[in-house]
Amino acid sequence: MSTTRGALIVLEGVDRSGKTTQCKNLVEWLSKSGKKAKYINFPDRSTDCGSLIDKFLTNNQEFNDETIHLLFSLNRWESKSKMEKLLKEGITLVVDRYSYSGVAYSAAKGLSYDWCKNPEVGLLKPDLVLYLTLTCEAMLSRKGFGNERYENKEFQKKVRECFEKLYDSSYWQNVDANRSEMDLTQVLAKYADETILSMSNKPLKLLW
Ligand code: DGP
Repeated sequence: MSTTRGALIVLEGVDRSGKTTQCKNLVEWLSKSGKKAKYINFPDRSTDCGSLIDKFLTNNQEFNDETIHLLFSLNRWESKSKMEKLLKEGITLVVDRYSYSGVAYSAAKGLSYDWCKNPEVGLLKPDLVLYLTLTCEAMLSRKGFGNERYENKEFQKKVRECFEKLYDSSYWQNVDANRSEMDLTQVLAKYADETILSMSNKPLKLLW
């Protein structure tokens, strides 16, 4: 039985930066190179809590800023045990958004960083955050932008500024997403491979 653990790899970025496509490409790439990898995304709209979040995002229900912040956080807490189990079984998790989205989107509305970070304390700490950067013009030109609650230019600019304040050079890589899909996957795969190798014998850590 394998004694090595999987890595917790998070992709973050503003809306339409290509996170979902890249997470799925990365899982496929890792699987093809013989590693066990699984895609996970937040918000997970399949749970009761996730269904409330979905209603909020599609403008079918209102919550004040603090309440929706806590619901997004709860949605991550619901998955903690499952994620820990998979990692300990040696499966690398490629996660589409995590606590950094949680803090950035709420801080962009004016809530304090400290308040926003608090409910995330004790969740699993990623081994690597891959932050996809995109110019505003490129983001606005991408298909589908504008369908959900947060998808407007001014708000996304603020979200970007808030994400940048969370940068931590010890486990965070900025990656320019303005390149072809496959080129981007290759860049991400290189970082992912290095992390999987270097973290396999290290204990899991907790946020923040
Ligand atoms: P997605 O399914 O990745 O397109 O995310 C849906 C929207 O929800 C997107 O505009 C970003 C936002 N979002 C994701 N996670 C969080 C979070 O934890 N808190 C808040 N306030 N918004 C989030």
